[in-house]
Amino acid sequence: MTTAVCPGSFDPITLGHLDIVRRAASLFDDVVVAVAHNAAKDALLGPDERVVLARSAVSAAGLENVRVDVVPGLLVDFCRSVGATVVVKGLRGGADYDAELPMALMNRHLAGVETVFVAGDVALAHVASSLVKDVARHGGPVDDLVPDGTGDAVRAALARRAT
Ligand code: COD
Repeated sequence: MTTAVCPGSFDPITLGHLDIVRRAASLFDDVVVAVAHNAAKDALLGPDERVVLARSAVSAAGLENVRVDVVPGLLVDFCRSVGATVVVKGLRGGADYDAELPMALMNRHLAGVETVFVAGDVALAHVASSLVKDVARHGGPVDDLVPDGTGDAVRAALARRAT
């Protein structure tokens, strides 16, 4: 049995993320969606809320071989703890590849963990958590870019931050 880890900030989970998780679930026996901290990003949602939203999206999608967990530290240590030898990352284009390759090489250097790159649905290539938050921050519509319930959570978090 091969366990694969699908890591990300998921701040918040989007339909683009879910597309990659679906593809990973069709390629591997067991998939762990790993909600991690990206030191380069200032997260809007806390890790627990990101996990709850990702669990709800995975459950609604009926992905029975997928679970969701939080990464407390290094991704490679998390991979070891769940017995995963593969990381799956989604690509929207060349910029994603440029950003992802150093991480893939570092994870291989640290622990021999290999990264499999999966091309995302081209119809979702414009979907990014950062843009979802930016559109929502300015009162624009985001509910067709994220799983059910996620738009409300983003709007609530933005309202909390504004007070
Ligand atoms: N279509 C296809 N793929 C997509 C789409 C889309 N519309 N949207 C996002 N993706 C892909 C991204 O390309 C990425 O592969 C993945 O989904 C996750 O994206 P994000 O933005 O949620 O997550 P990132 O890029 O911030 O995640 C970075 C990590 C949190 C994975 C990284 O910082 C990490 O591993 N942190 C843990 C600490 C660690 O081990 N650091 C050393 C890393 S070498």
